Amino acid sequence: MRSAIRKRLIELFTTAQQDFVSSQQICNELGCSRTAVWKHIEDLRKEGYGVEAVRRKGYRLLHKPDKISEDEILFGLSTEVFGRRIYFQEEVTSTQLIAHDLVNEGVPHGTLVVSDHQTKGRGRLQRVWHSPNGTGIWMSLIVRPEIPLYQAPQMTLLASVAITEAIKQQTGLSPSIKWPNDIMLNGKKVVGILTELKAESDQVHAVIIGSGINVNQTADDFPDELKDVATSMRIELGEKVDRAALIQSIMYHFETRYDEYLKHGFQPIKQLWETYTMTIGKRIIARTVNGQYTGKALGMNDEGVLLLETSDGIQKIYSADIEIQ
Ligand code: BT5
Repeated sequence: MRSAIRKRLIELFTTAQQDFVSSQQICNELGCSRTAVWKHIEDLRKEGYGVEAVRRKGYRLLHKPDKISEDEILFGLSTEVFGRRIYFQEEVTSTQLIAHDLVNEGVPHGTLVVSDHQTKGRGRLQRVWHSPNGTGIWMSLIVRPEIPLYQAPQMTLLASVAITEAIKQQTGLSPSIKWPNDIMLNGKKVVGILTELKAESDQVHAVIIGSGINVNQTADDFPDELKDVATSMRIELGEKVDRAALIQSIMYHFETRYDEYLKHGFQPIKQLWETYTMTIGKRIIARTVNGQYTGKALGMNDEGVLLLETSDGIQKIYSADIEIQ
């Protein structure tokens, strides 16, 4: 199907929500005959769209396929800027690598890179991020805040608040944030966030916020070494989740919190983060590149640094793997 017609048809159905759109209206909008409309509908069905046809009423969209390509994300997206420009590829090495190249090319603030499958998905410290085909959300958002370098870790915290809010809204699940970059469901990791920077002297040029979100994997989809530590929304909920709708919701919450951050600073984000976190007040072990610290997590300072009360006094933790005791 020609992509402009396909786009317009999906747009018509999306605007109508679950209502019928008459054949005549579709003919008028697409500028083609009833027979041609019927053929386009057949093509949509072959692509996995559920379309009901009722005589004298027309057609209505029952469900979309679980796809996250550009069209599926754009239709229904309610943001001004975030996710308005999308780079989608079915398979990539890592969306982070593509985002770095795009930053160098000068793409605008709010650009989103998404893929169905990563062959070299990465976590922090070059760890592997398991990114199987067609089940999760593997994406990198490019933002260009005018902030000094030391405030950049706040972007990870802002991202974790926005993603937590979107998961709550779309699934009714109650995830909790584990400092600094994990979102957990029932003690297992459902989201990992990787924030990387392009900066010069003390000024940030771009922040690339990569999120790996386990959406529709079954337990068997995880390799043995992750089975005890990782989960997906489908496993916790017992049903599949619409990935495109979740991306739209994440973009909406991201943009809302980002605007708030620009207007009112980090405090409102910090307060929200504190309501969603599982880390504060707990005894934890923090494994950093400089060594291991044990103590009580007192809170987070205004730069997003974790304050740990150890037997030797208060220790500032900038980045670590956290084990909650
Ligand atoms: C992270 O690192 O949690 C950040 C992950 C970011 C992934 C996204 S996907 C889109 C974008 N493109 C990329 O290439 N990356 C970003 P870290 O805190 O270092 O955690 C990594 C550890 O999580 C691994 O060593 C595993 O133990 C575990 N892990 C790997 N894959 C997982 C998965 N799918 N679900 C849960 N845990 C996983």
